[in-house]
Amino acid sequence: MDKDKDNVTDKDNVTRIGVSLPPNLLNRFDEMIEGMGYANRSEAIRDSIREYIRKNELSEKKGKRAGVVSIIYDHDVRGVNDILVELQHKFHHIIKLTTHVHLNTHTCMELIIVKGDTAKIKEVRDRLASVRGVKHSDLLLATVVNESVHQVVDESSHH
Ligand code: NI
Repeated sequence: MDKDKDNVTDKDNVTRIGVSLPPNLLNRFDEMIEGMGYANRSEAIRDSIREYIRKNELSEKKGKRAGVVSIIYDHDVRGVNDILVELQHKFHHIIKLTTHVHLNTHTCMELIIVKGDTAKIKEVRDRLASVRGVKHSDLLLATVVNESVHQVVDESSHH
């Protein structure tokens, strides 16, 4: 990969980059990190990049995962409950548990615990997210599922 011309590597083994941002986005970021106690932007940006990588690298790899799909939806939208139930039955091999919370008189939240092939998990999330009435969805891939007991024991011994 070609390095950007404005990247400068110094003696501390860090690379400095220049980033163009709209002022609103930067202001919001600064407000947020100040409230979180960051002394400077650089550390907050480093943490943000680490979090971004952590969140996305699991889903780009193949294999089995466990995780949680969350959806928030408006149950007044005609047929939404039936469609969501039907979809979840279709993916019953992947879906282990669904928790339904009535957030207010119109809005429902479901936390759906899933385990299985990463591509299938993403398909479950995408199908649920695209249902009319679903206003928000998220996918947290929390754990790499190892089928081998020995591997699980090996991994835990490192912590
Ligand atoms: Ni409800």
